[in-house]
Amino acid sequence: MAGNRTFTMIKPDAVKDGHTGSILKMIEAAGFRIVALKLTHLTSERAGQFYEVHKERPFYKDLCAYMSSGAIVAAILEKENAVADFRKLIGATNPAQAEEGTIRKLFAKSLEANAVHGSDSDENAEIEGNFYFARTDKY
Ligand code: DGI
Repeated sequence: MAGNRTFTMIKPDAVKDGHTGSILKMIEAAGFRIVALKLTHLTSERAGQFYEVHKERPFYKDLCAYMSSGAIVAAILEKENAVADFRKLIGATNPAQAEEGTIRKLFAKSLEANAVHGSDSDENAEIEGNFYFARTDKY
């Protein structure tokens, strides 16, 4: 059922500011079922692995430092058309361009501290979910 799943992280600022509950509520209200859920903390090295596709980008070092600066919440979500529907729910990468009512519009502080991650393909959803969760952790 890979096509029906996506992966998300609630990023450090949003967790620190106490938005975890509100964000999970929006996710469930939009019809996603939480299949796996974990509060955890990335080291800078693990953040580097997660964002390896961006390693040549100028913001890579800052991104790794930011993503390891505090607790994050990782989750696997299930819904028909999960990847595309979730990208719609979170809004544009840059919150200045995110539509009203999206999670990033409501909770992002900046381009970097943009509240949530959402996988950009079925293949990456599978890889990213496996980065955090063993098969036995998924329901
Ligand atoms: O898939 P997205 O998270 O929407 O966006 P992405 O895969 O292009 O980038 C991953 C994250 O890296 C993004 O959520 C925020 C950060 N980022 C992207 N572009 C920039 C950036 N951070 C900085 N500081 N500057 C950027 O240009």
